[in-house]
Amino acid sequence: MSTEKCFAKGSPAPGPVPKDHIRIYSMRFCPFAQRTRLVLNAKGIKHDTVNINLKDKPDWFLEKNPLGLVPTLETPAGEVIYESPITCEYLDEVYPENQLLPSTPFAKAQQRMMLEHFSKVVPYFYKIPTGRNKGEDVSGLETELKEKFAKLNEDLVNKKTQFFGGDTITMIDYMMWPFFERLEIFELKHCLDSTPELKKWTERMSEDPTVKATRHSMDTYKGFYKTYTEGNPNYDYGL
Ligand SMILES: N[C@@H](CCC(=O)N[C@@H](CS)C(=O)NCC(=O)O)C(=O)O
Repeated sequence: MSTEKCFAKGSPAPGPVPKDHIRIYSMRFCPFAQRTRLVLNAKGIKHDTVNINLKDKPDWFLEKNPLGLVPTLETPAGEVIYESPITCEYLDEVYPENQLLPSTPFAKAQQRMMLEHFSKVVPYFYKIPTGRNKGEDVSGLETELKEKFAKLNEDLVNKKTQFFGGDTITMIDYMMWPFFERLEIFELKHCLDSTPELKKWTERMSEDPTVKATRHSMDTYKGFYKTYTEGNPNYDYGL
């Protein structure tokens, strides 16, 4: 697509997916869609991007994914794939370049179990900023988040590896990263103060060219999240 601007209800549907491409329906600031964008980028997959206005979704998008969520993928054959871990595994299976999931069934299962554990951490990235904006005391939630971080830190210490799946970045790192990228905007960076290995992991991840290619500047994030918090998200912020 030649535009990054989002498609809203009433926008004409984009044309068919070009033959040698895959399409991602996305939203520029969505951490789940960023998982898929990281995998597309890391594997050098030719793709086009259709950004969706999530407050006012086009009917043709809801017909593709009845859950109405991004990320959603569509192939030139019209196959539709959604839910971020499923999209990422699909891409890793179909495009052999730079394999991100391990090849043995046990190592693959371990990554899926890590992701399952991490899915219990994700709600804190929403609950804490929302609670804080409402003037609530979020110190208890922050303590719980620090405990979750301590567990992740311990995993790295026990494994003695630079990343969660070994000494190179693998799928699980990209699945977790988008939430850590937002720690600063959510004013949660201090939660890493007692977890030095996890902090080093975030520093290593920040240096990854794929991470650099999919991230926004802090100013852009701040601008978008301000509109989001005010209840009127500007999905085109910074364009
Ligand atoms: N479980 C989904 C979650 C995706 C998700 O929540 N995406 C948000 C944007 S960050 C969305 O599409 N929200 C639209 C809505 O809730 O209607 C996944 O992993 O892909």
